Amino acid sequence: MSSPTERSLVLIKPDAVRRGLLGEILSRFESKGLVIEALELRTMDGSLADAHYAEHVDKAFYPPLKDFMTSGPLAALILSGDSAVEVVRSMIGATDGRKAAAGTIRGDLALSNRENLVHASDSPESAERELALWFPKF
Ligand code: FUP
Repeated sequence: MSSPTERSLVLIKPDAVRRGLLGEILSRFESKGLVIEALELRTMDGSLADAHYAEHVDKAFYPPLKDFMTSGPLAALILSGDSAVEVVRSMIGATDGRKAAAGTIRGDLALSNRENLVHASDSPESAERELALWFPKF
């Protein structure tokens, strides 16, 4: 039985753009059958970082995370498809690239707990909140 089409907010982070991995990461999502509904290269400013990471702003790791996320252009995407939120999360792997399983984007391409290439909404509720922040017109 298939689930209804969902949308996820995905960020291909500044480390991926700097490392020339944008094409490879987009290709994995396209090959899976997910649909790119929107795609924009933009640089996150401090206030968007604070809103996007509202649950993390008081944590010790947040200041360097904010510096990293605002350090250069990233690709913001809306990906859609059957169970897109869960499917994209399983494709990106665990947060820490050193521990993420081989075969996942972070597991294959990242070696850091901070510079881990991709953000993706972790629930349909988070997706709604994040899509409103990044793509208010959609
Ligand atoms: P994830 O949902 O996998 O992106 O992970 P979290 O929401 O837990 O964390 C958000 C981002 O904070 C991570 F992508 C990287 C960063 N982070 C750190 O820099 N240090 C940590 O110890 C944990 C997370």
